[in-house]
Amino acid sequence: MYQSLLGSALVAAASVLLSQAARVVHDWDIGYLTVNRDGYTTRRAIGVNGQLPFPPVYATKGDTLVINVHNSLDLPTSIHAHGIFQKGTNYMDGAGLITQCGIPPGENFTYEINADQAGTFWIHGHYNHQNVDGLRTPLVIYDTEPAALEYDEDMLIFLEEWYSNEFSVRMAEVLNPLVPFPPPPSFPYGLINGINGNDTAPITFVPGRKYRLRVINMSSTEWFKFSLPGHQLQIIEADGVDSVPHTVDGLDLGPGQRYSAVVTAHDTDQYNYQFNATLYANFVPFIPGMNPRYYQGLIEYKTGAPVKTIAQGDDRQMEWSDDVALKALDRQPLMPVDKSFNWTISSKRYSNNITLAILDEIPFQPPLVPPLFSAMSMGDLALNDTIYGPQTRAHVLRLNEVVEIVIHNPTALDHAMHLHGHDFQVTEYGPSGTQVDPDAPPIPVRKFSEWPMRRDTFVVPAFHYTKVRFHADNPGVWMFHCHMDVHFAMGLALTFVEAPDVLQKQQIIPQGLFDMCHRQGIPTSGNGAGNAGFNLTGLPPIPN
Ligand SMILES: [Cu+2]
Repeated sequence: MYQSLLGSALVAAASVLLSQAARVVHDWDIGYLTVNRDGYTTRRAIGVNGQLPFPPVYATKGDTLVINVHNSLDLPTSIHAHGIFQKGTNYMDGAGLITQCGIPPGENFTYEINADQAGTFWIHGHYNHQNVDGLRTPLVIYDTEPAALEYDEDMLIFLEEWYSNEFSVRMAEVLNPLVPFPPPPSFPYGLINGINGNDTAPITFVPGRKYRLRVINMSSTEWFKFSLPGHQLQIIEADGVDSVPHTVDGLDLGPGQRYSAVVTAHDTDQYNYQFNATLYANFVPFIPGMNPRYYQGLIEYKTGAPVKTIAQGDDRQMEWSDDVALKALDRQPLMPVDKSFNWTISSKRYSNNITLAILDEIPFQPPLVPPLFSAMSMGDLALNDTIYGPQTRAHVLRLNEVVEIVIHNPTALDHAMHLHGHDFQVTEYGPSGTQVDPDAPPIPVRKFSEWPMRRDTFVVPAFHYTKVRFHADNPGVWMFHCHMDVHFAMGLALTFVEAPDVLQKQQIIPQGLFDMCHRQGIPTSGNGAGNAGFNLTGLPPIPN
């Protein structure tokens, strides 16, 4: 891609963009299929056009991505382009029961997504956690301008964990009042490029060439480390944001996170090498062979060449990707804060004996009216947090405010937080609460350097706080949630309602989105309960 662009280097970037802008059209029939992805279990999963994995989506900056979805499931569905800002098209964000009602079974809907950003993204189901059961694929948007480092070829490495049963089965156990919380952990297998991590096709390197590896963690719970011993990785992108090139030994990715790293192949094809992908979770018991799970594949310079095994050494001595060590390539300075939120992640056993998770006072639950429809229909009252219903955890923002979020996580669980429609400046990590292990080294405070890196999914490790800032420059209703689907389903989420006054003047929700609500009996106007004013009668009770 990069090379072909060099050929047109004399043409101004703008005209390249205009002349090449295309409509990239895909037809997706989303349905069930029976697959064995990990080599151990045959189970029902969710795929596209009878395939799992189904093909990644590729576009070029400036293109319009058109995905014609047909829903062959027996439940509603929706898809979300993770990391895409959807400026002016909040209604295409696909957040189920937030910006749209799901596409009913048997029906069609066309997503039109402006590929205004370049980088590494993914598209996944955003209704009923269908992503966990397979509805997820990479989205690569090529830039029309050269990257911070030259490279010859693009390569995609997408990582997933895969469970032996469906998400709904595991979630029913989590929410079962008769099962002690937490239920026994599950130990998923790791998939690389859609298949069992040990069966992955070799990565082919040609001596002297430079490769941009786009690595995506599409998991719903677990982390991945990725490295190529004997080769260094120069990070140039995280979550669709270009960074000043930064050399590391390996990439460490929480659920939803992505990196691009440039790797220079050795000058000779005398040896082949191994790459490592380690699936792990710090909050699940360490059991040899189950957590972590180690996967290895071949970096093939020449078929049949001897494999040069390089001992990776102590994991803790290696330099892994780290937000605060990165610098945004556009050198955006730290933004001054207009409004601050301070939230502490916790969980509570409620009177119904169900344990739910809390980001902001009470567990999140969607209201009766998807909040985008409330924001569009409630006039000036849309500026009032309370009209969306208490479980929506709606926070109304004014246009162009800079919002700081401090998330405290005094628990032994890690979390990966994602905000739709934006990226964050990641500004600080530090200690929170008291670590379980009294001998654990103290957690240091770590701050960004000159130009804080931005990304759309950040990690709040166990017993840490993380501080981030974002610019409320995108009128719409945007979910902020843990990207670990069990936590999300337990209520670890909230919504930002950004400049609803501007949104009402700027955007018109397509009729098809109203129709699909009405056919499911979901109201599309009024407050969170579908009523006028502040009358929220009809909303389900808040857990006690
Ligand atoms: Cu979480």
